[in-house]
Amino acid sequence: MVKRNQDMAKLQAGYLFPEINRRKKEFLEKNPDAKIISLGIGNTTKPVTPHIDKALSNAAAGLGTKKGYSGYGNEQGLTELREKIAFKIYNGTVSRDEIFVSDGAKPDIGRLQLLFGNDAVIAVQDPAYPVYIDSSVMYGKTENYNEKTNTFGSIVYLPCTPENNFFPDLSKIRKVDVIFFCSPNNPTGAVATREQLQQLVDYARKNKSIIIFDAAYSEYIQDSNIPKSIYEIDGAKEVAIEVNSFSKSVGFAGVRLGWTVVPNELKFDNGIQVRQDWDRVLTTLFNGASNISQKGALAALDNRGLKEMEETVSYYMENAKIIKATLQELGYEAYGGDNAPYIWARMKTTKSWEAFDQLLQEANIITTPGIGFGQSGEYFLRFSAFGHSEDIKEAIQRLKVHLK
Ligand code: PL4
Repeated sequence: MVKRNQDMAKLQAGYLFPEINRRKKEFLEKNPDAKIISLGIGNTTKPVTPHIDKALSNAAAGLGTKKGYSGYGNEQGLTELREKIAFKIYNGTVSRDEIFVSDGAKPDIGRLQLLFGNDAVIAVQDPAYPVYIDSSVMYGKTENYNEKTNTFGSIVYLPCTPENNFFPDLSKIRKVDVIFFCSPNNPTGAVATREQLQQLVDYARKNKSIIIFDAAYSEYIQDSNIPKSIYEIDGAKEVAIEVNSFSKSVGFAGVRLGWTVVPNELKFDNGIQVRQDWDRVLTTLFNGASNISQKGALAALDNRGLKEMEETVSYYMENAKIIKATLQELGYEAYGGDNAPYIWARMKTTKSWEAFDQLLQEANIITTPGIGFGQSGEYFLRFSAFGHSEDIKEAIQRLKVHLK
């Protein structure tokens, strides 16, 4: 028999989202007539808008013709799409060659781990999207306290709670190699200000760290003073990689398309460009994003597509607004929801899995328990705004009855 990868054995529990689905399934087996409303997993529900959908259909139909057929493409993505992302999303502040089109932010977060050695110390916000920690553990990082070395392994938690305005005191953080930072944040819905992001970049420059900036929800930012990209911050190109996605902005969660920016200025301590290694990782382990998805993304970034993107975002943000207002009316502390599609609510003295089960049993509403995102998430629930508006309205009526 083959020995199990011991890094897999170190993972603390099952992945959060399948566990939520497992509990939902178990509940439905016992209550087959229940009409469940999901405010749980951040999964898009609104159909792809017409202009973007047409581009996808045309690309798919074209594959059945000699003229429209294409096989493998460049691993880095269509040149035209890289260029369009550079200009439409980054106003030309990053170049086409620094953009790598992918099959989504999550797969890129996993692959990025290959850039760093096993001894790299990782910092994550607490609470955080679980992929940062779980992928770090899979790649050999340790979470547990080590009595022999008196260290807490190679993962450093940065509590981000209402008490510190969801931003860590970086002056108290020891030197780390890689910092995962997500704004707009999943799960708290908090956004980092320009000043806070400048502090983060300054920390990384001083400590020679690399920031992996997850901007998957950047299109949800409504406040024009909040940066949508880390590259709006002075010095960021020397220290930051940015991952982004079309999943939430145009509903490509199932279509699959994202990108990662690795600036030319970003180097390892031996002077080698990080970009060079990233290119090597992709050309070896990835065969390029779907040609159909890339045609859809090209349409999403032209004028009509960008307008449709705005409509999609507004639709979910309207949901976010009413969920947050309802929770606050009911006397709950609720955060986020203004520049992000998530609302982070403190369930007073009820622990998060208990609050999750209570809402499922009594109101038939699925949420995400805060503890699933880290210790600082205990006593919180995350409410996702990615539902049909009629379901959100129904959910709100149920919350008013059951969440007192
Ligand atoms: C459920 C901060 C959702 N099975 O779709 P991608 O791969 O381009 O982006 C995934 C992603 C990346 N970064 C952040 C995210 O929040 C997400 C998606 N997160 C959620 O409910 O937290 C979907 C989760 C999915 C998963 O595991 O990602």
